[in-house]
Amino acid sequence: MEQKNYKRTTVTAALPYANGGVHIGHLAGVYVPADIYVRYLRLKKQDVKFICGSDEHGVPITIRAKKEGCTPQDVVDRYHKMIKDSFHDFGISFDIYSRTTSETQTKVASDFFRKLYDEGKLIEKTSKQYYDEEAHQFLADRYIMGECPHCHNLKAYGDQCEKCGSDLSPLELINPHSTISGSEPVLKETKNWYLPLNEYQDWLKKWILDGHKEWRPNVYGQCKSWLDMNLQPRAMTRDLDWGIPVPVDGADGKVLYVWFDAPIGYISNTKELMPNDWEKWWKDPETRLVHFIGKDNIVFHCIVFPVMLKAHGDYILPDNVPANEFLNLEGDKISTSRNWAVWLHEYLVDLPNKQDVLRYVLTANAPETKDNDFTWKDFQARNNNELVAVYGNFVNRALQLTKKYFNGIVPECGELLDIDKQALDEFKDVKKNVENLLNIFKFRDAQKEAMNLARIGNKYITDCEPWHVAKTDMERVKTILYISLQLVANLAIAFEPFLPFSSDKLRKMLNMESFDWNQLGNTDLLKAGHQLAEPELLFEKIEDEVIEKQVQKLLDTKKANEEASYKAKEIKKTITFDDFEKLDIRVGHIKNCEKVKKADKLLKFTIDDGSGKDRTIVSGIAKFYNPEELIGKDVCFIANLAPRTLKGIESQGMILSAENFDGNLSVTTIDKVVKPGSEVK
Ligand code: B3M
Ligand code: ZN
Repeated sequence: MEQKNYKRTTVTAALPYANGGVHIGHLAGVYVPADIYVRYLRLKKQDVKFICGSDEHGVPITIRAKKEGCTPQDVVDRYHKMIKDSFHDFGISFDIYSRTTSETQTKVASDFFRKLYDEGKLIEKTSKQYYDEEAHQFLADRYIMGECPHCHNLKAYGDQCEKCGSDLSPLELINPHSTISGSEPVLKETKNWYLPLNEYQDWLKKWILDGHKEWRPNVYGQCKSWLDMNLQPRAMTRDLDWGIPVPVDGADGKVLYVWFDAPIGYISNTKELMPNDWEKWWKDPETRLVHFIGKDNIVFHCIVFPVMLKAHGDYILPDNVPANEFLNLEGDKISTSRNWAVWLHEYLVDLPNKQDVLRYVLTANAPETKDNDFTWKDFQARNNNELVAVYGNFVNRALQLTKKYFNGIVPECGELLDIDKQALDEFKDVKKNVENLLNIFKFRDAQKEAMNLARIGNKYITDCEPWHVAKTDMERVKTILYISLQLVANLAIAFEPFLPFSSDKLRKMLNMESFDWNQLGNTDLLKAGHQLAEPELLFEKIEDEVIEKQVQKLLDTKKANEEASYKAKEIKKTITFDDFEKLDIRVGHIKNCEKVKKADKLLKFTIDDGSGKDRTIVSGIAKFYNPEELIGKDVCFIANLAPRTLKGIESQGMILSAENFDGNLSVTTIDKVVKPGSEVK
């Protein structure tokens, strides 16, 4: 497909909700690829703006505030700062990171709504919504709980049952109640304004299905399945007290729907960045608009927002929406509520100065075409075997040898041998190859391509063995190092969009002013006689204990979750007192305890049961106790259980133990001194 020549590119990254931190799933799906793309365009000296900010309205924020006993404003102030700082420290190079509670946003979003309203592009509809008569407010879906009509979970929400995963509407819930007051909500009529998506269905089909066949298959496919159904009008206002007030008479207590508000945040943040110049970034047909998002946001960016823009009439439409699939963590879905995530703000503290390692690993595993998995083992392996052993090693050898033999001055290049020409040849197309992949948003392959070049460089210097050649032929060493240094400089540029911290460090070591993507492929980037700076290690090995700490952190989370979600098993069928009396439970004193040979689960007990004769009991608790720990304890056992033979030993009864939710067993001991043989009742 022919690529139109644009004058400038507006790149947006999904606005994170300011009700929590940013985790590796967000980074891999949205912010790292967006940042790579923007850095690449900047290096090419293209006109680009990178726009983002916090999404600070919406129900999840009010819920968080209720939970924490503070105001929604407190919540967004806190998380906005945290998110903004962590993005900055991670090298995500936004031109602006603002917020949807800004004054500019209130004005831009209100004007946008007002224009659609005045031009009759919205429809007014009355519907019945649940209302809390005690709290005097309409209830957002998330504020209503009740029984799921499908799986009968009593704690289903008005929009979803988290137990069986069904999407619900509040009207489907059995016995609904308000989570604000606990009272039973009543249905009450309310008026809202809707965007008639149905009226744009044919236009959308043409625009996307015919006009954007180049979009990623996952994005195109999701749009197609939406457009194969009949689109319905969608409410753009909500009965809620947190958000931008609906700028229309008679709309008290109503705010703009958060998905109307948030994408306009892209526009208002651009305006905040360039108060006098913003319009061309959104209205000039020679501007290209690209949205980076996760797959759960596709419908809003490919259908709802474009319809808003089209209805408004002044705006350009997105040219591409490179949405990613999801990243899992150690085989499990990332979940904020279960704290199953690697949080950026924690990563930056736990692994200081390792931004590029995470960037590298997230791109290497980018969920571009399917869901993908992050594991700490893979993180360590990619760092140690790729960044350190290939790229870092090559750079280090080239720079150290230049320092050793030539005081860090780039030597003259002599006559080229075949091996030199071959290495230079492989770098000749680096620009084209990496560029072709970046242009179509294949970041993973693009980074792989750059890493392959580092492999070539590393192999070149290994094959040439300048440390041996130095003993006999210094002229030849000059050529080898001259070429190696050119390859290093090329790598520094090619990796800049992916590993900006390392490229910057390398740029300083190479004593280069700046990088220019258009120089890529040049094999005389560093002239003979150029003085290099002091070399340092580009990457460092990550030791096992660093990784083990992170894995342990996750295991702790898992354990805490299991504990929190544990519910006692259901009580068995009722029995009579007579049934109970059939059981003869006694106290026994453990005289001896030993392992049973060839049975790793079993322990053999010698019990004083008060009868004057020893009793033998075999019990399957060897995994949970060392035999010595149990000797001398008084425990409860069933004395009249029919004997059973285990591993050739007759077991006369059963020691009672309690089973914890995680399967751990604990024997039931007695907390006062009681004679062996005493009855337990
Ligand atoms: N805050 C949803 C999300 O984080 C939303 C994105 C808005 S982009 C305009 O999934
Ligand atoms: Zn359910």
